[in-house]
Amino acid sequence: MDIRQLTGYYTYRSFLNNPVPVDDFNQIKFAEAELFLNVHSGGTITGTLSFPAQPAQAEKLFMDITKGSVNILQDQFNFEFTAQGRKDTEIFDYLYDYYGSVTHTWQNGVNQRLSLAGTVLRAQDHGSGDHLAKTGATASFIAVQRDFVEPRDIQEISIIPSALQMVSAKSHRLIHAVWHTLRGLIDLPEPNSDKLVYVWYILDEESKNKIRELGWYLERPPFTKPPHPTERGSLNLTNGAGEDFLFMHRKMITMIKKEYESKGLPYIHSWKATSLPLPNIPQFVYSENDDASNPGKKIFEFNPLESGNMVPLPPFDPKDENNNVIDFIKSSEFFYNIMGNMARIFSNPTVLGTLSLGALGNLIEFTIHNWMHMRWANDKGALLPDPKTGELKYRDTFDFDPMWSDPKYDYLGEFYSSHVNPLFWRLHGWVDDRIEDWFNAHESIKPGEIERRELNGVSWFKPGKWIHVEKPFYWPKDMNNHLHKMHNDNNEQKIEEDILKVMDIIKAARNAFVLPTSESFGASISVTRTNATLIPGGLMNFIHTIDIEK
Ligand SMILES: [Cu+2]
Repeated sequence: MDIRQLTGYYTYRSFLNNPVPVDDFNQIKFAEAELFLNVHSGGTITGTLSFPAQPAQAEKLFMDITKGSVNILQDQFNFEFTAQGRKDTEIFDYLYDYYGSVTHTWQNGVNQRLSLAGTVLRAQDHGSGDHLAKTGATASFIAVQRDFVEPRDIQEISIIPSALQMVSAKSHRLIHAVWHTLRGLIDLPEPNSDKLVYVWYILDEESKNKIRELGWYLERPPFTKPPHPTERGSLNLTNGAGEDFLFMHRKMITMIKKEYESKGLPYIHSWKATSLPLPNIPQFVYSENDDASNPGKKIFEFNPLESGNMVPLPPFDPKDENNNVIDFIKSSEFFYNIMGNMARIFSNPTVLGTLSLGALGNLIEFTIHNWMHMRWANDKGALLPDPKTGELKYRDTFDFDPMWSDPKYDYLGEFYSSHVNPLFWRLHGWVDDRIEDWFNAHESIKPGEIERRELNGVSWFKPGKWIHVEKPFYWPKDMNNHLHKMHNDNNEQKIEEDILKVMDIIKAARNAFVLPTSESFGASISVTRTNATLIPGGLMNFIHTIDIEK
């Protein structure tokens, strides 16, 4: 076990140490609360204990955890911490010490849940008069870890039903998947499943022509062709591939936004310009407000706009190299040293004023955008029960079974599902906002140099010095009309059939691909995968690394 697995929400219950049997457990109830722990890699614990214990309550009372730490002694995880009532609230004088350990995991246990057991000490008096609680009192506690709450399960954050129906439909999933798949990498079949190759560069001319007929030809690959199939190409900052990326996603945002507007509802907020959600934030954020009925006192109210951004835990499998990458991307170290800085660079007018729109899009897509997907992806969310066997499984790249159209399949880490997750729209809102930063940066250097235009229902820019593409590619033109009548079955079926044909071409090319013999010898610089089944979606799309062409 990794100590960081202790991070999360728990239902905490404490009991009076009364040796007399009782008919009703309420007679020995000391307290029930929601425990939130953040366990850092060094073993420090931060977090809160809050009342009432029910999640997502409109208002809560908080105790803050201080002096918390975990230590491991002969495989036994012991922890201690102090919790203190928040100042200017009803429980400001609460002060308790906790000491406990992680309970035993049975080898043959079924549906076991991580739980903590220990003892608590009241470290100072609180209350007064009849409500005086004397220092020194002790009780025993058990805290049972809860499941990670997916953003879609927080009512205020979830995508509205009509928009969810639209984006979780098979046709929409296929559009998003094929669009990205053609631009990215794919794993080879056994025994080379640890090797990744660019989809576009394993297709022969005939296949590409068929794809052109189906309307999905990739005019501008984001990467140059690598010298050897399993090596990485360089990011192409001049061909306008990044304009396609930005345009396609702005098109998607425009569509879903319209759905919200038609219902008179406010659209999903983007993540803030320069500060992405910080590490160690809870899934449920409470904001401090003045207590109207109690001058000088504070209350803490649920703030849905700031909630839902907790980073889900990594899979903790040190054997899989890609999981190590994911582990790193999810860490605070990564955020503070790399990702946060990158977010500021892409919001900086001095930088943006030097870039073409295509360069900006391509740089964002294969750095911070991919990292955002992987950082906030919940590995467990990639698993869905097979309707036939009930067994949990990952989606294979070419598995388009109806089970994967379940709106619950909203795993942020792959193209068939990511856009069904509410966070997708927050993170792509962030990406999209950079386009406006870019425009403003150029506007302040040379006003009027970049001209706006309306293009296929999207607010866009005229080709010129900084924009190279006349018609950015999003999806085949004739699909546009179909999409507006998404629920017309014939149209939807045609979209699906065409995309499935493209997918079949890709699958055939991948299965027929033969590695040049030189590949079987010596070193390869490709990203390797030691266990293909551990990464859902097969394509591993969101963790490319980049090199820029000279
Ligand atoms: Cu996308």
